[in-house]
Amino acid sequence: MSAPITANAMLPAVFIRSSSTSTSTSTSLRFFSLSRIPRSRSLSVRASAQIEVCAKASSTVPTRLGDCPFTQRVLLTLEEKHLPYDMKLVDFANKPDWFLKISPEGKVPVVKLEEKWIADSDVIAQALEEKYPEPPLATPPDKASVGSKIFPSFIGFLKSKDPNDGTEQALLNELTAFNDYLKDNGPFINGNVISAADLSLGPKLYHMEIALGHYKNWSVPESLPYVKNYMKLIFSLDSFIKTRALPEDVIAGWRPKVMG
Ligand SMILES: N[C@@H](CCC(=O)N[C@@H](CS)C(=O)NCC(=O)O)C(=O)O
Repeated sequence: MSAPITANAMLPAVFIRSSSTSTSTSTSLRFFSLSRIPRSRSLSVRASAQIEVCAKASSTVPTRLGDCPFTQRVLLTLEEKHLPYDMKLVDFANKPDWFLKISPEGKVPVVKLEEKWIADSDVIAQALEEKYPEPPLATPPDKASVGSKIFPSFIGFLKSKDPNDGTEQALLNELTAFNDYLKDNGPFINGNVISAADLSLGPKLYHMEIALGHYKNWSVPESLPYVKNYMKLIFSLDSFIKTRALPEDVIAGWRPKVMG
């Protein structure tokens, strides 16, 4: 079959669709980068992935990955650790019973690791770091919460119906603090090396850029060049391009919050 998403000719990606054994309402995709398969190892050995990821399916193109920044964080972690995985796309408009058994709250991401399903991107990222320590992605504890207030501030501003309620300023304050941090410590949160904190924040900034651009005609001001550069850097990673959501899914995903 042809590859449904790959945006980088240097890093060809393939999906091998295996017929799902569990349900007809899910799509199972085997997802790995050809360039990362060592020549000495056979495709069949490499393709016997043990790791499974349940992810939200796109609401606009159902065979594609949907819009969940927490799932993208997990996929980025797998990609940056060069780990093959099977991805099961879940139709959020009609969550199948097999998925609700795995994830009783109906949430993604959930990841099968050593025959056990694990929920929550924080827990999953930690478990992957422990089981697959190379390359190391752990963020030093004193830097782990850098930028962590940006996402809730973005949601506050996105939901706001009053332009004078201070939510835009609250977001600008968080972004300004992050800009100052990057100026002294960047280009990544942990200096020259990418780490778990970047893989968590990057997808959230991607949602911020698309959702605020669409619903508020807002973008990160030019006065915050380090943040702008950071976003460019993260968004252009091969792993990010391979795992990002479609902009139209991001827009559709936030609509209930904007309207509600
Ligand atoms: N704290 C969780 C949050 C996961 C989460 O909220 N996932 C959303 C999608 S982005 C979800 O599955 N929501 C259930 C729904 O929308 O029905 C994590 O970090 O994994």
